[in-house]
Amino acid sequence: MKRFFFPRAFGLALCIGVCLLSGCSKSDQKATAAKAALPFEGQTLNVFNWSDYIDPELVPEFEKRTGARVQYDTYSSDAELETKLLAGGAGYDVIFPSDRSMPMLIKKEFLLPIDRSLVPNWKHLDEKFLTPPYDSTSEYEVPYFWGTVAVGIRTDHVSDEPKDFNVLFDERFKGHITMLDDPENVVAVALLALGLPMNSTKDEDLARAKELLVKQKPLVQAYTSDSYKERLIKGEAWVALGWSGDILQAKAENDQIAVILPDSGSMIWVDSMAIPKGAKNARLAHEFANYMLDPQIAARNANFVKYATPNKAAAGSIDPELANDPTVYPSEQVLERCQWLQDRGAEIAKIERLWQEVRN
Ligand code: N2P
Repeated sequence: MKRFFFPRAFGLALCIGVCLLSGCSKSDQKATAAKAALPFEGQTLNVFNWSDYIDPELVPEFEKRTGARVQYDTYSSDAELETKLLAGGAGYDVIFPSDRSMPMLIKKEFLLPIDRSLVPNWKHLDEKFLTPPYDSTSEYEVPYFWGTVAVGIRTDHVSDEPKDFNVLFDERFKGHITMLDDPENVVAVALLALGLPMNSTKDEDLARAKELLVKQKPLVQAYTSDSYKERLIKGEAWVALGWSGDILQAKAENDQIAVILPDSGSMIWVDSMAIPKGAKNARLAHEFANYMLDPQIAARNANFVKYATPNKAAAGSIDPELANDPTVYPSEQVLERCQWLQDRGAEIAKIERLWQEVRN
């Protein structure tokens, strides 16, 4: 905290000092002081983040601290973000790509390198998040949250506590199942349910996954990456494939919801803040990243969104209920069984084709 405020206080004193020496008027002094106190006054930060992925109080607080205005838009899939970037970026200054989008974004040179001198709170990050395979020195990303893919259930309808993803294919829950609207995750889940490697691109494995997903289709109420939360809360959905924190957010509103992290393992992911090339306010984007890494801010954010923080210094301020919840911070044993979605290069087209065939 201290470190965050110190440079600003120092800058302010310097400006006032210079003004006094050069004989500025009182109102000039006031204007100079205000400018130094709110260094980004008049600028707009364009943020594009996943839905339900920030404590909403933190946005006006950032505006107050910096004088900048935040234009905040949301999306609910990597594909949505990628489409926007491929079409020219839509003027965003901060985006939140997941690990599986990063290789493509780096390869296509869509991102600006992060200037760490502008992100002093970087030092609070846990080193284990700073050497991802697609960017071994984390040149282009600032880790934000990590989590798993899990199943949300309504305990009033699903009484025998499920242990794996097979519950998503159970005919008893016909019409009350939702699946993420996300080809890579859904195909990976189908492969895992069949006991096959979740990153497989073998034709025979994908044919079996397709068969399972086509058979499941009449059971599915919706393919959605955001509305499953509300559907679970209202009791419309009884079994929902989703992201761990979103299901926990739903559980906080309705205690008939439980989070199932399959014993057999699941997908693990990390989302990062990144700055698209062509961002108009790159300096302000760095300021935002630094703000989100402030340990107190990071902890408040994690306590609100209920995802796991990669911020070591925030760990002590995480609500104990969350810090001890194995669906948020799974045990090492469970993590060993979780896997990352791999960058499968051009082979990914097979998964997309399969998805089109299932959905049409
Ligand atoms: C937040 C979704 C988390 C994104 N609503 C998973 N990458």
